Amino acid sequence: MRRRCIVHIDIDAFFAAVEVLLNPSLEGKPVIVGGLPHERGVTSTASYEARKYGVHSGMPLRKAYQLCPQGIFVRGNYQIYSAFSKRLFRVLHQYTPDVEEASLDEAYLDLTRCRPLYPSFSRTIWEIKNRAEKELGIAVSVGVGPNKLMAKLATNKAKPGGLFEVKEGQDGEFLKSLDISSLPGIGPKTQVVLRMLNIHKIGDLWGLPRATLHSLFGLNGDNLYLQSRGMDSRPLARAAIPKSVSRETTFLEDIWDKRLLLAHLAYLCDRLTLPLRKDRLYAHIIEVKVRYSDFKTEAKRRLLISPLQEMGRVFPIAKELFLGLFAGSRLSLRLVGVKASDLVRARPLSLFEPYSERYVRLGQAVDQVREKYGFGSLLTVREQMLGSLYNFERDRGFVLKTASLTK
Ligand code: TTP
Ligand code: MG
Repeated sequence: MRRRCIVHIDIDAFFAAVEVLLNPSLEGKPVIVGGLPHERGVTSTASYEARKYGVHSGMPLRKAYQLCPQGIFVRGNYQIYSAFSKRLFRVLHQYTPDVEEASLDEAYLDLTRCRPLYPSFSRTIWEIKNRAEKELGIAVSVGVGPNKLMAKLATNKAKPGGLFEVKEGQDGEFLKSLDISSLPGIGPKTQVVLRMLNIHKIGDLWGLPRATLHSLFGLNGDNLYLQSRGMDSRPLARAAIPKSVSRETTFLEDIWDKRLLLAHLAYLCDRLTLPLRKDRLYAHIIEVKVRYSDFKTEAKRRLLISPLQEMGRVFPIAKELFLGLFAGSRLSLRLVGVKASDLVRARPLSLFEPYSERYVRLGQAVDQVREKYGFGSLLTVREQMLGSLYNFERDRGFVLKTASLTK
């Protein structure tokens, strides 16, 4: 069987690193995140400088203070960390749809299938690391191996700030000298038993037959047997991708005015693409549906080679489909709808059309403003026509020229 290629990436001292980035005067200092020294509760994390004093995640704040009284204690801000987390995942999803967002600062990528796409594989791994660091302004560590277990162990070896690949044929050599506590299947109790048997390194475990491990630890023992040999067949756990996303409006009164119908369509496209961008989904199929005043319903769809999620690209397609249906109709419409389907998690870099990065950033900025101030805070000129119908709060809204959104 072909050796899988799993990449694991993990931000170094995540919460603490964000705090340093936001307040550069903390650079090089022992930063402890989670609360103030006198408060109850435990530390979330500590900078590598603070770790030298023995401070680590999940330690009571008072204890951390005893170990490192000169530490700089900060409460932390989850919302900000979460924004950084999203930025990391956005970069990773550009390399493959096979991404498992394992925790806020950690992900697995399965590059087995797309490896042939990249002429120099190791350069690509470095590029992923560099791009993530550039995007975040924080160091990340990267591990590469034939499965999730090995990739994560490789990351631990690479920390802080490095990249380590376990190459084919080197699995045993790599595992042999690691401490048994680095295996996820070994908790504190198991460790005590194994150390009593004078087993300290993963290589020491190889001497125990599977049956012995099973009789000592049950099913967990079987797991240990496999893990100690670097075997792990777990697939990547990926968030489910919806089949389709759609938005439609049934009008209070049938409409015949083409301009007004296109304004509705623009609004629906805008509403449709917002969750796509939020969930980092790209659509291969755009479909428009109309229902005439006599209830006859028709739809037209377009299959796209390069999937998309941007309002400014979806609307012109939807408009063309719509006009193909509606042009020449003598009947007015009672409903118009738009649907995105055949959704994928990423638009592979190699298939990128020449497309303005500035434009993508404009879209992101619009989404952010709307998230904060409400959808109606930014409207295209077209959507403005609908102001009274959709009850937008237009008074405090800015108006975006359609041209800037649809170019
Ligand atoms: P980790 O990746 O485990 O730790 P880290 O990023 O701080 O340090 P490193 O990876 O370099 O060893 O966890 C990521 C973040 O999750 C961490 O910054 C804070 C948070 N966290 C907690 O809040 N409580 C915990 O017990 C742990 C382990 C992490
Ligand atoms: Mg981390």
